Amino acid sequence: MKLYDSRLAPNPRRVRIFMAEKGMTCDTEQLDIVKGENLTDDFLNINPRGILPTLVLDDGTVLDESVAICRYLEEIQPEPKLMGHDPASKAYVEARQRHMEFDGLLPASEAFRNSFPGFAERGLAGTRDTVAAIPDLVGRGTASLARFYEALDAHLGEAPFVAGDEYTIADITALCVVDFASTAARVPVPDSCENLKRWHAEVSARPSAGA
Ligand SMILES: N[C@@H](CCC(=O)N[C@@H](CS)C(=O)NCC(=O)O)C(=O)O
Repeated sequence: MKLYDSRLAPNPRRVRIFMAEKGMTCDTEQLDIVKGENLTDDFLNINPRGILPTLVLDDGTVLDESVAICRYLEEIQPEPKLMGHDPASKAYVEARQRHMEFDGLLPASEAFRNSFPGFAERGLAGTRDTVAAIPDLVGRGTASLARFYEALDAHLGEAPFVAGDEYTIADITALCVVDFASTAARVPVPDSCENLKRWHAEVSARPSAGA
């Protein structure tokens, strides 16, 4: 299998961390999204949606959603389990992972995409069409991130990890959100979120965080 990856983007990082936690490797090709390398004819022939990460399986199947890729990896290499152990924990991990995406990753993307000068005419991911960014959306993304940080901080005051007692895919998504929001979108975690900062230091210390 082959992974189409992009070093600086948050979604491909989720897959890299997931693979590192499982000790997996595969052929990888780096594409620079800012330079538009995901929008060339060559890549659009592989994935017409033009987005990363994209995993191409040995039989030619193309998987281009981070969680679908992680689901595949979890199935072919079940240990360590990162998506739950039994019906209830699998469902709970999925719910928490969705919270991290909808409440954190989407607002961070909104804040970044509509403020980054290089994307002023690339308001939508994965298309060569000219779509103007909407600067007013930066405020909405920033406000959503403030709510996200507060809710996650409260949760991490009650549990060591994002989905309870064990490190899971929900922690991976949350780590990618916090790092992307803090750096690219310039919305750092407030000092008042002590539980979130404790968790962030712990998960950042795992070797997989550098993947
Ligand atoms: N729902 C997708 C989102 C993938 C996505 O938005 N990827 C971004 C990089 S983080 C991308 O490929 N952007 C291409 C562009 O901006 O043109 C997933 O979870 O994998």
